[in-house]
Amino acid sequence: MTDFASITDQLALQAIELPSWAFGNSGTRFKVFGTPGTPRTVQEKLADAAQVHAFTGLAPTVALHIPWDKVDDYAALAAYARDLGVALGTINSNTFQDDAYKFGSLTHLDPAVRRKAIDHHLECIDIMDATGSRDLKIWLADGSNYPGQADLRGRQDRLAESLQVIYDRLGPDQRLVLEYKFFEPAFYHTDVCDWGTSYAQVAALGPKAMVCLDTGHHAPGTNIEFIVMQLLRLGKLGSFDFNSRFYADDDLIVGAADPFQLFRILYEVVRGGGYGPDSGVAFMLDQCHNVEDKVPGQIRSVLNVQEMTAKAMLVDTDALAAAQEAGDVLGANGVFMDAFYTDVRADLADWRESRGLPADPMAAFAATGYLGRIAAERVGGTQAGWGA
Ligand code: PSV
Ligand code: MN
Repeated sequence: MTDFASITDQLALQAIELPSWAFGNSGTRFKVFGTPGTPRTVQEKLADAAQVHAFTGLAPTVALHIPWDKVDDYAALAAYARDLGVALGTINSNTFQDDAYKFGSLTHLDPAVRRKAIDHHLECIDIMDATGSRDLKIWLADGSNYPGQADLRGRQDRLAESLQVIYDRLGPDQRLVLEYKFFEPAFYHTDVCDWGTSYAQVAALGPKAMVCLDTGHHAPGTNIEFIVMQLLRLGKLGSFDFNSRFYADDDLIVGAADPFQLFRILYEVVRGGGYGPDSGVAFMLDQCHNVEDKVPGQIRSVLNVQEMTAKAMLVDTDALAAAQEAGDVLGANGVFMDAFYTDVRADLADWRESRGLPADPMAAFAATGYLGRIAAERVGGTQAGWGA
């Protein structure tokens, strides 16, 4: 077994981006429950996100969603974030809530609707210029509900044309990541439904276009770590949206539903050179906290990723390779499982303390009384929410 001390330099490089929308209210089509203290503004979302970083040292950047986080002065917002100890990260576009997009956005039959959707993305790139963000994340709700409703091939061709216009506007250090999802809100077909479709589209665009893998966007039983391996092998894994799911796109806390799957994914990330600041892979959360407190929900999330990353780094790769080469099926599996079953929590707590961080970030945050304070202070106004 690789020992813990030998992985801490690597672990110290970990950076996980938080979604601004995780701090707003969210729910299902049945009910969105409000929580006292929920941010009313993007500035308050950033203040909450900064708490997660302060207690874990793991979350130095925050992703914005446009128009949910629209402000007049993005450079000023970036400075505001810096003062809180975080930076603005990925800019997410949104073409799924405007009436014009009922039958699609970048794929729409009507050139005027396509132009509107393209212009929205160009505006997002203007925002990236002001915030210094590297990545534009595109997820499209485009699709159809009934066989025959839409010309699948025509939509794919129009998508390629629209994406090309957006791609051509990217600055030299900017990238586009195209997220896929197999269904919802469209139920028959989705235009970017799987990694192969996203890969085909971004490969045609060029080196600044990559695939975004949201862990909740696959059919049950899909071997996600295989997709991670393949995209890394092809040099096209741009980013993760981490979350976990029991059924569909549940957006629950990463590692909550299936810690072993998260371990397997992170093993392939480390194995494939996808870890660390030079890897080009952005690690983001894309979650909603419908019933639990949001700041601790995000703290728990980044700690889950850290814990499974540590375990993935503990895999004795020499012993694993030897067992694989010898055809020792159970031996190889045993080496892999040894790392997964290693309890790294005490080592992580000691290591955090040695770096001036709380051994138990959840308890340390709870002890500050921050949630009580924001509940008392944030009175009036409209609480932010997913979709508003
Ligand atoms: C779509 O389900 C998605 O995963 C995309 O990343 C959106 O931008 C995000 O969720 C919004 O919650
Ligand atoms: Mn996502």
